[in-house]
Amino acid sequence: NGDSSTREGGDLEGYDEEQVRLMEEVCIVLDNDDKPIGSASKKTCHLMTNIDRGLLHRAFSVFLFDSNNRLLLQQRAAEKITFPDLWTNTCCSHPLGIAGETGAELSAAVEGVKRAAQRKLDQELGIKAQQVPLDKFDFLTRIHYLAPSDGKWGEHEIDYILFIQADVDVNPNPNEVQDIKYVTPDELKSMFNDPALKFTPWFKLICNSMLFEWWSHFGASTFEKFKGEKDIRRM
Ligand code: DMA
Ligand code: MN
Repeated sequence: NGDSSTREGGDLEGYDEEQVRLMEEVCIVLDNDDKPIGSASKKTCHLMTNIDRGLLHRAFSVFLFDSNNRLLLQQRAAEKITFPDLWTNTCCSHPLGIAGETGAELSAAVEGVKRAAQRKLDQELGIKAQQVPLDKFDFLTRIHYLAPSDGKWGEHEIDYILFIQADVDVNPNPNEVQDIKYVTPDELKSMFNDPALKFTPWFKLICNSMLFEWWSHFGASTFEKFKGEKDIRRM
């Protein structure tokens, strides 16, 4: 009957049931300046056919460091529909079109992604909210990027970068995360030289641009200048 839900009915066949269910989450659709202009399902937002037509949504990337300034990495589960099995930063996902996670002004949007980050740190890694209170997150900047996954699926996001320093108890959800690892900057650089290890495109973009500089200042007063950037970095 031409209804898009009917037409797209086969897109999720053969994938993990829980990950298929999560494709019904409601993402925040944006214009190029990060202004919310509507909403669409996670599935709709991640189909390359829609991305190729310009569909853009809001996301966040958490970088969690322990008190020794080591970064917590995760390896995505094989069950993930987009970018399975790849190593990446601590936690990534989307603020949803639900109370507390939306926002048009930058300050409200930042509060929204912090709440979404707290929600997903628990769902993916079993890190409880008390160990990652909202006021401990630092918002750095926004990154606008596009990255195909496997031809059918991909990402096109404005990604809010959040740093947090916290010693946490980690209990990974195997449907989301197959491995975790704490690394120093040198250990991460040597992981990049191991051909057996594959990384997500957004993590590589961030590593190849600002990550090591941000990391070297994190915890020092010189980190202040990297916080709350108003410009969107286009990558
Ligand atoms: C999406 O991450 C967000 C970014 C920054 C790529 P994801 O695929 O891990 O989202 P989710 O965990 O919600 O599936
Ligand atoms: Mn996304």
